[in-house]
Amino acid sequence: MSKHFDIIGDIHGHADALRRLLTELGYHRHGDGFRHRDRTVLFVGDFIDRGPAIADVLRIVRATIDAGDGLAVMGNHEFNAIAFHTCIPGTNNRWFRERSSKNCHQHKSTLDQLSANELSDAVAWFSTLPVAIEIDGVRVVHAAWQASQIEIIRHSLQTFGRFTVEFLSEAMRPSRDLHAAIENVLKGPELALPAGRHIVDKSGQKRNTVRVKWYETFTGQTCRDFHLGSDDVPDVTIDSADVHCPFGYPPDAAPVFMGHYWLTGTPNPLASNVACTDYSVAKGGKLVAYRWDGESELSSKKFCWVSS
Ligand SMILES: [Mn+2]
Repeated sequence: MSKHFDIIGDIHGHADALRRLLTELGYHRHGDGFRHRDRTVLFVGDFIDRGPAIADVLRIVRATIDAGDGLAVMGNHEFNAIAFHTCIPGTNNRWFRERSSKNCHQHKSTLDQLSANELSDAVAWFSTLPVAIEIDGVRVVHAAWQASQIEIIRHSLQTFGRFTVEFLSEAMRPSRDLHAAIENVLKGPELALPAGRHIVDKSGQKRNTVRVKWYETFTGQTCRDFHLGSDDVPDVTIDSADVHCPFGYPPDAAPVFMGHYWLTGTPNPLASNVACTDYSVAKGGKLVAYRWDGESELSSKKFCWVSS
């Protein structure tokens, strides 16, 4: 494969934006997928839920990958779908992801748009996706590159034979290291707000934890400074007793790309070797790519996008 990669952010069923972005990047149709003469596309996951053309997105992404023109990591929405559609052994009607009204609502557009066969085929494909990719000096992960956490997941995938019921039994128990590892890598580490403080997230839920800039150290930052995303976070001191995870990404480590954070505004690298390509296409924002050509210092000039 080439050393020229286009890293594309969370798509969430927006096939039209995906086709426009790939065309803008110089890719052309190749079967159901897209191909570029000398570039490879890297997808950060979160293909499903929310948008209007989920089956089309899966068809394009899978054909592009099958033809050797792309690679993808798993997003939290794909992991959730695996758990949502896997029955807990020994139970009649209980699933590894509880079918609560909140979880059904989050997954609704996928359930509405895909037939039963398409769904089971999609879930089987999700189970083949890696949680992290390192290739030719670049790293891709859905939410946070935390080497020790990625290693825990890789080890469990080997032990349990990928995303099997045995894997899910461990991963869905909050006391297990594997549970924390999945949370950290696919959803990103979160910081507890001081007692009595909360935010209201994009779906109107009250939360007492916030997503953070895991690639920075928290020393000297307030909760608002350290937050990554578009939530309105109180400007209060971080209590180090609330920090349960090592933070920071070495400035000399390989560049890492992620999605997940629903950023807004003009795309910019988050650090010299960290960039997010999720700019909220599913909320009227942009579908964003970063065009990477081997550079160790990322540049704002290398983002490319289409509006939703
Ligand atoms: Mn996500």
